[in-house]
Amino acid sequence: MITLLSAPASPFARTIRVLLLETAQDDVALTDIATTPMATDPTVAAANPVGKIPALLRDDGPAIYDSRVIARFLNARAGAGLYPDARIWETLTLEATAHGIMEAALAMVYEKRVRPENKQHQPWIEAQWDKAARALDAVEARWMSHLSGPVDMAHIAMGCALGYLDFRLDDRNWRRGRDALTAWEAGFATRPAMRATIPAA
Ligand SMILES: N[C@@H](CCC(=O)N[C@@H](CS)C(=O)NCC(=O)O)C(=O)O
Repeated sequence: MITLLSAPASPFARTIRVLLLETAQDDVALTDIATTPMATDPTVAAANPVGKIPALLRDDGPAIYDSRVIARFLNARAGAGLYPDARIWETLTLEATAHGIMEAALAMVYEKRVRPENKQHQPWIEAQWDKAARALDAVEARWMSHLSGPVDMAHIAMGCALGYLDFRLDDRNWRRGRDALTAWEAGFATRPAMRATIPAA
């Protein structure tokens, strides 16, 4: 028995939910769980000492955590080829870029939602957006040929990162000035696995 600790709004958990659908691993159970840096869910903490989702609970071994490790595990389990040897460093680097966008976006969201209002620091929020914006510019400038190739884990991570920007930071208008990425996202978002996992509060 394998169970994924997940949440409908989490972009990191979404990468795993998309992977599960894309690779038809329908024997993995999903448990939705709410956790924040200031209110760590005990089940999450028991699975992952740093208290973050997603985490993967297994009957036959210790929990696996950090979405990129879970993705490698489930990819190997299914023999899915989402980390192709022929372009492994490109796939991993683009995947890391997508995760960087998600991390910066989540930091912005937490600053507004988790910290008391009088402790929020707008320049810090803007500095996080600068990270995401630079990463988006790099993808637009350098990574579109990879994204137009066969789907691998970097595609899934990038689709989830952009979906999270639409979900939580719509006002930043990430599409402005990034026509190629805009067009790619519009196509990728139509995949059944993406449609089935649109973030929800
Ligand atoms: N590097 C981690 C990041 C996971 C992460 O930040 N998840 C968020 C939800 S989207 C979380 O669990 N936050 C709770 C916390 O930071 O305490 C991964 O890829 O799994």
